[in-house]
Amino acid sequence: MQLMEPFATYLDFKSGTLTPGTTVIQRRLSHMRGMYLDTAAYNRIMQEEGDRLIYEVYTVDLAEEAGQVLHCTTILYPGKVGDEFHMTKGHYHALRNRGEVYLGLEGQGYLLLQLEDGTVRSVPMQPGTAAYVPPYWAHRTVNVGDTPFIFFAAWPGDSGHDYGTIERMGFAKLMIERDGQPVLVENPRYRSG
Ligand code: S6P
Ligand code: ZN
Repeated sequence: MQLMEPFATYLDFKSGTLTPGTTVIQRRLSHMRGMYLDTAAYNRIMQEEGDRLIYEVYTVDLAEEAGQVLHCTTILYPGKVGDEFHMTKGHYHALRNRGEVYLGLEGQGYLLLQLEDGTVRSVPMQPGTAAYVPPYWAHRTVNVGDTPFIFFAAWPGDSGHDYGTIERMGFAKLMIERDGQPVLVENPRYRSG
């Protein structure tokens, strides 16, 4: 590993932007095709509103290698697709025994975690919540409020990301709105194994 100079980036707590020296990724509805349960609602939004921005990620530019501590902010915009709240794609770390820390900065959300046997846990997050993603758990966040849900994350540089497993199987549970409240329900489309 190359010896590096220390440096700092600036995190705007209100907006969630992290600058400079970061790469920004935008995830739109079309990037999540097939991930939301209500396909009719997905199609309606794409036709009537266009390709809605669901979330943005500001990642500090660092080599993805052992020894580094990667870090970023995520800004997850409020909204629903059908009854299902806006969420991130979700992933396992490619090296499964790598954990992660999330720190809630703004808004109201949930961290959903899942083991490969389909066991799901949920952790409510608000400003100040330091949520721990232990090794082996896939992780996805959900915005259950009506303002952006913003959090900071840090994880080992050699973790890598496995999106394919969640793209194929989904999460076993979904966070939907029922009678004005967020509730976790079984995902009828979840495929185990
Ligand atoms: C990275 C970490 C987060 C997510 C981000 C977007 O290991 O868990 O920074 O990348 O919240 O979610 P996703 O599932 O699209 O990567
Ligand atoms: Zn992660």
